[in-house]
Amino acid sequence: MQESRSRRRMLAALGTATVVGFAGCLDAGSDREVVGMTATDYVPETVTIAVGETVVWENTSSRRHTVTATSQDSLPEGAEFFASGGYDSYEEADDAWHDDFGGQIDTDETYSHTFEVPGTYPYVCIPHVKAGMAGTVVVEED
Ligand SMILES: [Cu+2]
Repeated sequence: MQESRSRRRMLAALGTATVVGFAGCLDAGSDREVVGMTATDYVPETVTIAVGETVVWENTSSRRHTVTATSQDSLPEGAEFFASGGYDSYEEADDAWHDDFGGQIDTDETYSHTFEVPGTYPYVCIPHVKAGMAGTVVVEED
């Protein structure tokens, strides 16, 4: 993870210094990390970002998924709960999924969240939690 982060930093530096005209095309210099999805996995399972950066989850599979923080208690103190569909708790997100697929991220759709508090953020996919579909965002102090 460290390696990809330094590479991204290097690209970011290049983006602002010399190839600013291409920044929009290359997505270099943006403070984003993209996580893809297979049938029952997030790819990569763990991403490491700096405070204030955004993770974009993109459903690169043909199945419907969610991105749902496992519980408020599992998040760093003072961190905002996050869930596709905008729910305020795991229970609310779980109910919404079982009611009417609330919070679903369909094929090619994305969900993003910006992380403002350092720490470790575990999350799962509600329909595939039993299949072990889980991931972690690590947010480092800048
Ligand atoms: Cu899933």
